[in-house]
Amino acid sequence: MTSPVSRGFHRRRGPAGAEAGKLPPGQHATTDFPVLSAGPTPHVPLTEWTFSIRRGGQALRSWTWPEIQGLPAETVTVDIHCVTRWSKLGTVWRGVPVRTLLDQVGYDAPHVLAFSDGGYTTNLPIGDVSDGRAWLAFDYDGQPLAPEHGGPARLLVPHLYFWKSAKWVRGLELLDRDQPGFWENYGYNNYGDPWREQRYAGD
Ligand SMILES: Nc1nc2c(c(=O)[nH]1)N[C@H]1C(S)=C(S)[C@@H](COP(=O)(O)O)O[C@H]1N2
Ligand SMILES: [Mo]
Repeated sequence: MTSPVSRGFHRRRGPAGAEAGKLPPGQHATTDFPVLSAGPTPHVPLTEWTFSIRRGGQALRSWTWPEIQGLPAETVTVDIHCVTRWSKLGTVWRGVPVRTLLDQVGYDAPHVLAFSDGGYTTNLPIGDVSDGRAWLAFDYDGQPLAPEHGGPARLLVPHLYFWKSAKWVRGLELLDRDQPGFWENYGYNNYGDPWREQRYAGD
């Protein structure tokens, strides 16, 4: 009997099974959790830690650690994609939606620059952090986020390459004009959509 499905249909183009359709182009799945840090891991005591939304360098609003912990948090299961070509599928995080924080400030800026202890920065359009697809994450896999992975808290923006998920994040600067962050200044793509393979400037 002739198969109703042509042979060509069975050719493997990239990953099969559970990974099918979940890996953006040029990515492979990993089960470990690589650490990628451009500098040393900062250690700030939680009693001194704050998260701020700033404009023109001035804090419009700051939250202490207990204040952040008192906000409604979400547990999310997401796939993360590093520009160095590893993806980790089904990672579980807990955090406060960035939208919740922005809503407490009121905002009208088109861009943000996330800033971190250690000086790391990364830029994002406001829509990508205000629409429920970005979190201030403080738990990973049911445990407090490890320092090397950005603890006590990091940005989690899984729909963009993982360099946009700033570790040790301490706030967002609201910007009228877009401003490249750390890796964007070194030639990484300004937006970084893994599904459009926007790895480097010009992609
Ligand atoms: N503050 C800070 N955040 C950062 C980085 C960094 O060097 N410093 N590296 C980015 C990059 S390139 C990636 S892939 C991820 C790595 O996160 P991980 O070390 O938890 O895997 O963090 C991103 N956030
Ligand atoms: Mo990365």
